[in-house]
Amino acid sequence: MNGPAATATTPPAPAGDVAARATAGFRQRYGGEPAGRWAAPGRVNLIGEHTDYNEGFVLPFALPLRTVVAAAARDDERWTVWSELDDDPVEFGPDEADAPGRVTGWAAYVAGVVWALRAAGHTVPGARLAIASDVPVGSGLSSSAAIESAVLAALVELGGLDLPAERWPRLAQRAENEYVGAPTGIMDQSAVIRGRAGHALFLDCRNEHVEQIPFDLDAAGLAMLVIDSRAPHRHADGEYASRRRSCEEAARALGVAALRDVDVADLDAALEKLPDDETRRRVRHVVTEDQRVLDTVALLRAGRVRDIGPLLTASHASMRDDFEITVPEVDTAVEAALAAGAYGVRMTGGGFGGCVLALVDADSADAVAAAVTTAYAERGFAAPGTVTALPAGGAARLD
Ligand code: GAF
Repeated sequence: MNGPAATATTPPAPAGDVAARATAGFRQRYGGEPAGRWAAPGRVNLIGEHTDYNEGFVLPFALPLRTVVAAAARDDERWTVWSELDDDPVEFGPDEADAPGRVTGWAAYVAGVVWALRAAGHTVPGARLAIASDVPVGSGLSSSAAIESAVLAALVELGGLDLPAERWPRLAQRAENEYVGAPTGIMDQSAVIRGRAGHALFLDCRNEHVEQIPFDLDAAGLAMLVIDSRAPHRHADGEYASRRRSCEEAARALGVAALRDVDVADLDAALEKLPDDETRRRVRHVVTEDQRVLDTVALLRAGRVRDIGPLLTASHASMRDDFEITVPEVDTAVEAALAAGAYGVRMTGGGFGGCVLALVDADSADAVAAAVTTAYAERGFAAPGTVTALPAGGAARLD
């Protein structure tokens, strides 16, 4: 995703490279060989934004970019973690792991997983871990969920823990919510753990029911262009939390468990019961977005991939006008890609920057990327990153 983007098709580094970096890091820091290597991908969300914590629907897919953890158990109850992001390893024991917030920075995602496992009653093996990643940090591709999930996969297997993968997303989400302190929903960890190559993951966030929806871009002659807006994440955490609070207050005002319970057919009546315009806009986004996910799934089930374009673009308009989570760089990328012939374009992820997805004809991906780059240059924005991506598989042991 890095570097100036005259063309769209800079391929991600082969997974072998990142795995080799994790192994090399392990050997150099700890000596000896890791017992194994576990990988988890980044993700994008095809559609369904800010619906997960409203117990609604999402449709993300895992990316071919991966975080790899090379790890081995140790005899004592301590965890040493080295990451490419930092020269020095971080070491912590049960006291720090059991006190949310004690370990900070990137290592908090690792300590959070140890905390969540221990809080769920598991005996977590002490371990040495070395982490390398191709998932860019701060681009909204869920680098945090990728670390959590790769570490979780490693610790579950090293400790022989009785914990089926269906239960991993909730655990990794607890690590992020309660140890790291970010009030996110269940989407990212689900995509990263349960994603399947060639499919988008249709997830009902109320009951975690999953359906793998075939999403064969190649067969349709299409490509998904992922555009890194390079917008700095301004106040993203506070804004995310405030959107979540508004939604929860609105659900209380409407007397429903969550906004998912407001049917799109009853939206106008629901909006009349709300106290102010801003709350009405927030609710309208969530309720219509849930419906757009269902409509997208219906089109994909019918094999009509190209026809999802207008739903993607409508989702973006709703995020821009009603949920108010877009920024000028993101809106510029969306407008430029649409003007260059994309079928549908939307920001993906929590908002205030991050990436934009453009559904394009495979043979026009470079032209659309170039049009976005030109529009950025005209407005004086830092050049966007662009890459095409196909849905990849979720967290797994590599060898
Ligand atoms: C972030 C969060 F982590 C997700 O849970 C989700 O709410 C998303 O923003 C918005 O759809 O990625």
